[in-house]
Order: sequence, then structure tokens, then C-alpha cells
Amino acid sequence: MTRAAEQGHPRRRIRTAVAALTSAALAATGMLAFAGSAHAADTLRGAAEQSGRYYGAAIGPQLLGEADYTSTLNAEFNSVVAENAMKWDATEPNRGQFTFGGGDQIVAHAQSQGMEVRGHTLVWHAQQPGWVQGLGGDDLRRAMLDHIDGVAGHYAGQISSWDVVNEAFEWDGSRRQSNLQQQLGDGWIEEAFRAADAADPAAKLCYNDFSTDGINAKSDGIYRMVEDFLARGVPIDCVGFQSHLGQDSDLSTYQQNLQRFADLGVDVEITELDVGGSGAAQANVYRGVTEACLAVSRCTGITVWGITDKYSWRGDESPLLFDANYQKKEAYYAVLEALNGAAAEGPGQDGDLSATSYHPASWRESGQAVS
Ligand code: G2I
Repeated sequence: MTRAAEQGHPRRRIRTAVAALTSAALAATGMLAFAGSAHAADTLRGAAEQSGRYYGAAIGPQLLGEADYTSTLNAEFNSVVAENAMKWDATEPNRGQFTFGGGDQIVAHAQSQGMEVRGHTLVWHAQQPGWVQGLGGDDLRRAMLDHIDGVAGHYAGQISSWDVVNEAFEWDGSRRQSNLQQQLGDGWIEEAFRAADAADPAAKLCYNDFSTDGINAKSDGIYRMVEDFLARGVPIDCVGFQSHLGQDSDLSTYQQNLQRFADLGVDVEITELDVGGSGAAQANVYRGVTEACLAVSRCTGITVWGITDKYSWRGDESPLLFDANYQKKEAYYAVLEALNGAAAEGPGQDGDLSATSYHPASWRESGQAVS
């Protein structure tokens, strides 16, 4: 497969340098434990760092004042992503007027703690400000490109990887019929990646989606797009697999799916992991996802979609690693053990279940899922 890197794409060299600097910074602060260390780490970030990976959480700047929230974040995670604060509605509520307060708070906190920052998300059909929704044709194109330039430009050099485009595919592998698709045509995703490439030469550029947690029609469609982008030198560096799962989710092709994208020549990241359920069943799905990532050398890290069940978007399903009182759950210990290499043989998953992803009813209500 032809890769942009092999065509001498200039941004690849810069990104490699940024990654090396990040590793050097972690090592210099004593936070990087090396693979093969005899000592099991006792935090998620410490355990993930043993294999050079990050373990991240989605956070809200408004919660950083809560002592338990911030102390858990600082102790356990070495990467963050804004759950909402860097989206289009939050960063450009009026055309051309950018508001970076919440995102800046997150970046400042992360930098004070030696954490990486993922960027989420530059272009998405949801959480668009009202003024975008009425635009057509070239006006929408101009707005999209200006938005990418404004936001990715503002954070240039501070973001490890951007979710440039979020959730642009349907279940059957076709393009989602969003306003972006209908007004701009098939080329809009490519245009967005090229604009992000120009605005932030250091960040890795990801395509991010849900229900792609196995080999299925949707992940097939995204695979074909990535293959095409790489063949034509469109700048793409990574694919994000959201992994909003349930305790009955089928992980039988999860690792294989990550691996096939990695084999194309992109990094893969678990970007929004949460698992509805409880106890051992929930813990086993978390373990399976962790082991799958560890088994794929280009799986660079895992982000959970929140710290505590107290503030999860799926709060009634208790899908995270810390309960509402910030106590570590069984799932936490399963992840820690897996990151420490206790099950280095690779992922295994029992069961013969049909669902590949969990689709809360609220997605349908909010227009996020379409079937
Ligand atoms: O829906 C789960 C995630 C699916 N993938 C993309 C993610 O960006 C998405 O995150 C969720 C946030 O976790 C929610 O917190 O995106 C939702 C919006 O589609 C977020 O919910 C929104 C509420 O719907 C709004 O009413 C609220 O104003 O959060 C906003 C900010 O608190």
C-alpha cells in the first residue's frame, strides 16, 4: 500500500519529532516505565506507559474544580480529550467569533500534568452551531474550512491527534446524508483533512466513528476510504474506534479489525470507550478491548469517555471505571491487570453474540444514530 509517508509527506517528519519529544518529556519526569519492567504499575497511566501507550479520559473543564475528579484524573490518566469543549458549537458559536475558554482550560491542565491532549472534533454533523445548519454549498464549504483553520490553528502544536471528521458513515458503509455530505458532496472529508493538515502540521489526523468495533459493513466503508486516502496522498494518520459498548458486546473481530487498519499504514486509537453493565461481565469487555489494543503495535492508546459514572453521558448504565463515589470498579482492575501484561498472549473473548456495539436510545433521540 502506498502511504503518504512513503511519498515524503513533510508533515510526517514533524509528527515523529513531536512524538519523540513527548516520550522524552515523559521519561525525563520519571513517568515512563519501560517494557519488561518487573514491577507492575499501580495506575492506568503508569501501566500504559510501560508499552509507550497513553490511557486517557474525556473531561469537562467545568468539573476540574471538583477535588476528587481532578485528583483521579491526575493520578490515573496521561491523556485527555474535551468531551464537548472543542466542538463546533462550543468554539465558534457565531461565525468567525471563536471562544476557546473551555478548551484552553483543558490544555493548560493537561500540560501542567504532563498529559497529551486529543482534539475532538473539528467537523461533525451534530453539535453544529445554529448558524451552520442553514448554510448551503460554497458558503458551508468556506465555513467548514475557516472553522478548521481557526480551531486547529489555535491549538497547533499542542494536540497529539485530532478527530478531524466524526461519524460520517452509515451502518451500511455508505456516507451519512448529513448537511455536509448533501451540500459539499463526497469530497468534503478529504477537504477537511487537507485543511487540518495545513492548520496543524504536528497533530496526527484521525477519522473517528462508532459501531466500527469489528469487521462489519460500516468499518469496511471506512477502510476503503482510508485505503483511497493513503493511495492518493490525502493526509490521514489514524482511525479512532469509539467503542461505546455493552457487557454483551461481541469482540470476536475487534483485534482483527484494528489490525487491518494498522496494516494499511495508519495508527489506530480507542477513542471513546465505555461499557454499559457491571461486575465481571463489564470487566471482561474492558479487558478484551485493552488486550486487543496491546496486541496491535500501532494501537497507540485508549481513551475512556469520562472518569466517573457520576458524569457519564450514559450515567444510568454505569459504564466507566470509577463509580459515582470515585471508587475503583472491577473493570478498573481488569484494565490495570491487562495493561500490566498479565494476559500478554493477546485477546480472547467468549461468547457468540451478535451485537458489535451498544446503541443507547438517546443516540437515536439526539440524531446520532440512524437505525
Ligand atoms: O454521544 C456520545 C459521543 C458519541 N461520539 C461523539 C462524542 O462527541 C459524543 O459525546 C457526547 C457527549 O458525551 C455528551 O455530553 O456528545 C453529546 C452531544 O451529542 C454530548 O451531549 C451534550 C448534550 O446533548 C447537550 O444537551 C449539552 O448541552 O452535551 C452538551 C454539553 O453539556
